Amino acid sequence: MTDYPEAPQILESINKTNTVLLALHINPDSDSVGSNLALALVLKNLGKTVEIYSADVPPQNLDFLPAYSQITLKDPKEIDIGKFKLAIFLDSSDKLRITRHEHLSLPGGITTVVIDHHQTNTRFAQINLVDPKASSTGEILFNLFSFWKTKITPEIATCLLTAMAGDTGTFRWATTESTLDVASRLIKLGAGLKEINFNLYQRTPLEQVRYQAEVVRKMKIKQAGNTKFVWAATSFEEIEALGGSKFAVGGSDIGKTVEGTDFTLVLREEEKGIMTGSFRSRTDIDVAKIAELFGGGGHKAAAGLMIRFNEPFKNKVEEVINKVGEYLSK
Ligand SMILES: [Mn+2]
Repeated sequence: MTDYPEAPQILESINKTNTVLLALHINPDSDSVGSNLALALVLKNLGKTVEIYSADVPPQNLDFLPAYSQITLKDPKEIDIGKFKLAIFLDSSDKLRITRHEHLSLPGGITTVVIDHHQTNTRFAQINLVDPKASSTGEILFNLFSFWKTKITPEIATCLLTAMAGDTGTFRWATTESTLDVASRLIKLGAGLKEINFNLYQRTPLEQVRYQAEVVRKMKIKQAGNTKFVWAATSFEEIEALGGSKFAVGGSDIGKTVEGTDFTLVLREEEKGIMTGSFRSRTDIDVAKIAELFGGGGHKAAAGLMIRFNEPFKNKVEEVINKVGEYLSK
């Protein structure tokens, strides 16, 4: 189990306050939702009031998690952050990951804490606990709660194991001995792995499966230097025709199964003028470094980007793919 030097300081800042602000990151995933709900339950057990905000609708298939309904769908940019004394941001590598707006300022009077496992974390808070060796923010929280000696109820255990399962594809990647050790402890504490797996992998809306099928249909392989990558791009109009951007999820995990390739990049025009991309690495290539070319980031094996643009989507896609190709050819 990992001890973190920031652990006492974070507990101290919690003890000094009554109300805590939590915020999911945009396009929240299982780690974001699971970690935030686990922390919210722990804070409630410590007698605190918690408010959880999300700029985007959290995935519906996570509605089995306790306290899921307590997430308020509102962009943190649109609330009075100044009324809080403490804000804790989980799983967000930079400040702009928690808002759909272009800017977000955090008032000076508030204590801010970041707990995250992204290598590319910008350490934008006053207290930053960043552990890139951890599989997920959920894994870090387990260590933190253990250090704090707070009770981990079966509900909290389920939230944490969901967070870990989400970021590791249920222990297929980013999984270390510590990851499995923590997972085993969580199961002993009452987390339901079977229920988690069912909800994570067998509740995909048909529209989302159809979106992924379209991504697969469009996949191309590009060779650059000694590297080969799979890519696909869907425009706003194509996404609308398939049911809308809330179903435009996934595809990159399928791309990374393609024999003879190094990584996958799936691009989508989420809104007019906003392109997001998700990278998944199949070999040892560090996709976070490629995402950084576009102001994105993430992990060696999984990373993302978001680009605002004015030109036609098709042209922007070409530019992005060419830039990736040039980078790899160097
Ligand atoms: Mn994560």
